[in-house]
Amino acid sequence: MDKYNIAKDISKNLSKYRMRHSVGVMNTAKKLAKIYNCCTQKAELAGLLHDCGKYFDDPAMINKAKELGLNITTTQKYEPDLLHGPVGAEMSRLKYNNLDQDMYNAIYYHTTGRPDMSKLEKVIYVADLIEPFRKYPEVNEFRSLVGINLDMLVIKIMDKVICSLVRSKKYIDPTTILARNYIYFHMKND
Ligand code: DGI
Ligand code: FE
Ligand code: FE
Repeated sequence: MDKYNIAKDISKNLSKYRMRHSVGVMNTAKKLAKIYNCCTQKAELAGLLHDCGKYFDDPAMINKAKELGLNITTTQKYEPDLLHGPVGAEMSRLKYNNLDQDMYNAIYYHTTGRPDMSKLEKVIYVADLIEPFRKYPEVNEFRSLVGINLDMLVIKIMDKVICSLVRSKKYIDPTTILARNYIYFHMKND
């Protein structure tokens, strides 16, 4: 399926706001893919699809994850919105035949990241947080940093996400910490 048909398909479930964000991530992911040398087509599609599972309320999200046979972690049970990536990845895999493992992972892990992320996963992670409709104090600074080392950019954004979670007294998914530590460790040792 091409991006126009996928957009039409996912817009049946997603709000206008979520669709606008998804198209923003698609376009930003394409730009980042060009800059950081990764497949623009995969980046566009994974960007468009990354939030396609974000329309269930908490109990429905848990049920959907169970129905799809996904592994549910303790953190995800406590914070079911963290399942929208895994649920979206699985729904996309079942629906669209042009989804490879790297795109699947980029959708699956887009909220927390994970240790040893691929370039595409990093591109989607960054695009999600800097697309043109995102609004938070540091967003313009992050946009202006595009072009610097991709790991550096990811870690700056992850640090902001972690600080925001701490400030709002939220539970932090251990995967977010592991992702951050992995990049931190490998940057220092490169
Ligand atoms: O789906 P989006 O809103 O576009 O962005 P996202 O997939 O990054 O999800 C953002 C939400 O996920 C935001 O409300 C913060 C939350 N989140 C990200 N990491 C963690 C987290 N929430 C908890 N409790 N713990 C995390 O580690
Ligand atoms: Fe998301
Ligand atoms: Fe998103």
